[in-house]
Amino acid sequence: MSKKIESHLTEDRVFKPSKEFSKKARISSMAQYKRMYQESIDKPGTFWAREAKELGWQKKWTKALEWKAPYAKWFVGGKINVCESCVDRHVREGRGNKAAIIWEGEPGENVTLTYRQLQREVCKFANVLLARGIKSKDRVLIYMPMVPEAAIAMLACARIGAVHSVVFGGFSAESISDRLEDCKAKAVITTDGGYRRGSIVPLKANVDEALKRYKDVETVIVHQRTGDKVTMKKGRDVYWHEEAAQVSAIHEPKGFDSEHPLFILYTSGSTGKPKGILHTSGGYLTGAYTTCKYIFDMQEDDVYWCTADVGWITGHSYIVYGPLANGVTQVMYEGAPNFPDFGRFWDIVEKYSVSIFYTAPTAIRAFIKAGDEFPDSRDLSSLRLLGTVGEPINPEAWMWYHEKIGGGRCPIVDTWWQTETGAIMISPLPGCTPTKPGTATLPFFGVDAAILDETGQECRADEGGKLVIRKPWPSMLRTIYGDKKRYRDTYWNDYDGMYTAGDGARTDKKGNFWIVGRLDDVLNVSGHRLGTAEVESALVSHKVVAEAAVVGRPHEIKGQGVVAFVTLKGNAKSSDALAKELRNHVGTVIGAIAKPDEIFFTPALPKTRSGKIMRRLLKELVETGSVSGNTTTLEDHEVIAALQKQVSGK
Ligand code: 7RM
Repeated sequence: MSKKIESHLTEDRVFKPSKEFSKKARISSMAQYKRMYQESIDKPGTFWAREAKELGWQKKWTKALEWKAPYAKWFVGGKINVCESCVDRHVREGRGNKAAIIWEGEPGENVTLTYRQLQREVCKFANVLLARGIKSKDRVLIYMPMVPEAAIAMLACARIGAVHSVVFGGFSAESISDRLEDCKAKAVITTDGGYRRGSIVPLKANVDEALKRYKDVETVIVHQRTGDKVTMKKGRDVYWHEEAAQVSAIHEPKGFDSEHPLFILYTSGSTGKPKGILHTSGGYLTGAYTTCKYIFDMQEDDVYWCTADVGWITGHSYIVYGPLANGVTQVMYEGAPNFPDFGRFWDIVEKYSVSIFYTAPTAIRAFIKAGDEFPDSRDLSSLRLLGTVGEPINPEAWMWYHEKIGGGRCPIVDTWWQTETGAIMISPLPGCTPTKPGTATLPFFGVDAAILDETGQECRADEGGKLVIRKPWPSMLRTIYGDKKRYRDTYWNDYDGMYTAGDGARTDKKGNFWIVGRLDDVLNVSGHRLGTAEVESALVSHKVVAEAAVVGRPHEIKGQGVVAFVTLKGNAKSSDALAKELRNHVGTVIGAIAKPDEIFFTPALPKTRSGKIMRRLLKELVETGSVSGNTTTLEDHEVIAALQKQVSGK
């Protein structure tokens, strides 16, 4: 039986950037991209040294790269202070009065921090950390909502060489204590609470709960966001504003080794305990900086907005480190996209004249479902560039994003990358790459991406296989914190000296990369290996379907049968006739082998808190009738409870 992943969807629409966009873009022709790409692969040291130099090092490196697979060291011997590079450098270069962060709270208030103000806040907080005995390489857990203080806390850690580990504010007390135990954190930075969809999330109370299990935290610093009363344990818990009032606003940033650890970010993976992905300083910052510069085409007068949370890698690389290293002005928003209604994002775009907007396909599908009246009634003409991340974007959502949000004029960068890769790996460059709905297109500079089959041979065009990266890149993870064996086993075991991403993919004849989904999710129907993304895209291309998730279920004859979970748009009604119509629709778009055996209509799909569909749970549900596996990363437990009834009752 063939182990190749098949691919059946074709997409012929091609969108090229307008002449006007290209003319002003940093990379304006494919010839320029190809020239630079070639150099980045042939002479990575030369290429990356030129980019890294722009970040302002305290001491130059002696060697750009030292590679002993699977361990890389970038800019060996160099010294840099990541915080200085993101903040002080801009004040020095004349951007002191430029807005760094324009923050809007969910209830509606807003605050602007210039680069000079940010510098002041960061220096004060660095002094607070030092006064509390936090030293270089100590781990500090950050559990905060989307407030500027979250970025300030991260930057202040970086400034003194402490290693931050941000835990998403939607996670439970148990997730906090698991992570505290794994990284042995000395301090926690949190807030009294945070606003989400009009109510208050009790963050400090969750920290208190977690600290009943993990007892080695010496300091808890509490920023007052809501003003709600919280329990403060004497000697351990202190208020941010009280501490900050007692320290100097001056702090000299010391340079740290390029390979000094910058942060640990936990990623749940599909099974087992969360992996602490470790990123270091010089290489990581170079990756975040360079991708922002070329992929988001960041320019001096842009207003950039990434809607992710700082608790995810996207928030680290594309809210904190990348944009600030570029000295850009950015919007930061605290709350939910649908508070008070689905017009909120578009109000923010209009109000602050956002020019670059970066969000996730799951959000786009939610907007489509909510109705066009929300974007239609706002002025979105300030936008010039759109981006997506997190999942394959189905062509329907791509087209809607292009037309409704981008007014047909904005290039879309579909960016493929991972917590582990630290920065974007595969993406169009907006001023030159011809885009097609559904593909992340071509590898970024320095990224030697390929699709391999089981034997390690490179797949031909349109043949599916495993996505690998064949050469080290500056922002790659350095290890799994405290678990070198797991690091090797998870990422470096499939092919000699190559990084395996765990995604199935194919390239088309033009070399564009199409991600077909996580390898654990690939279906095997009568020996045909199908990517979940394709079958889901086919379903979503039907006019009444808002969202779909597809999994395999054991089948006596076929090996696996296809089962689909479908969410309908606005007023569409589910029926047996519609299920039949959808099956036939998949048959027409892909072929008979991909037709679902069964379709469940559901008002919502189970997702992680960052919006990725949790197919693993659906698979368990159709196989066993219930879900007993790990559901700690699940966004909404009601969804699974309802589906359980539906599936077992059928
Ligand atoms: C940034 C982030 C990583 C996984 C990755 C893919 C999927 C992300 C895309 C995508 C298709 C994309 N980090 N993924 N971006 N699939 N097209 N543009 O999401 O560590 O949380 O997830 O997400 O499966 O391996 S992550």
